[in-house]
Amino acid sequence: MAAKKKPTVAIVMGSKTDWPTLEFTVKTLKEFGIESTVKVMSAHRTPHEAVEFAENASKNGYKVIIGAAGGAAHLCGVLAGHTILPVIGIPVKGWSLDGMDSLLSTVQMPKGVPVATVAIGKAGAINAAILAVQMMAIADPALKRKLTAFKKNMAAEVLKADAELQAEIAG
Ligand code: RP5
Repeated sequence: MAAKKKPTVAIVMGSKTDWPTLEFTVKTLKEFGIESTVKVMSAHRTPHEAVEFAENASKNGYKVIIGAAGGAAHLCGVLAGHTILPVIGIPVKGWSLDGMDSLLSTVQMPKGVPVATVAIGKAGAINAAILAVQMMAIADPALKRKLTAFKKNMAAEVLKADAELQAEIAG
């Protein structure tokens, strides 16, 4: 049996309640053959663990960190402050304000400490995975080929949907 590949992406979410969103990130990474580590760590409830994880992430073989949190979403900023790895932030739709609170507290980082913030919720969860793949593909020709095939498939699906719609309209 082939040995399991070492995870290159770390996914850190503020609460287990974020998992229904983050499942899409793990699934999308798997589609590209990328293994990830998934952790629950909070900037507010377990600040020491979050900092320690970020500080050791590069040494532990991760190439990208994907963070996700809702509400006063400080997690991605804290992670980004303690690593030189790229940090992608997913604003999770929280219990109020439709995720606008999460979006603004993830995206509005001060200069010098970027968090590459994606869309709120499911689309962002999927895009975070794709963006991580794109970052890693810079130095990985096999991943580059997978991304090219992914884009081609996506375009083919849209063209097919358009052809179906045209046929429906024409009766
Ligand atoms: C954030 O608070 C978490 O990322 C989660 O989105 C939100 C609510 O957490 P729970 O109260 O459900 O644990 O830190």
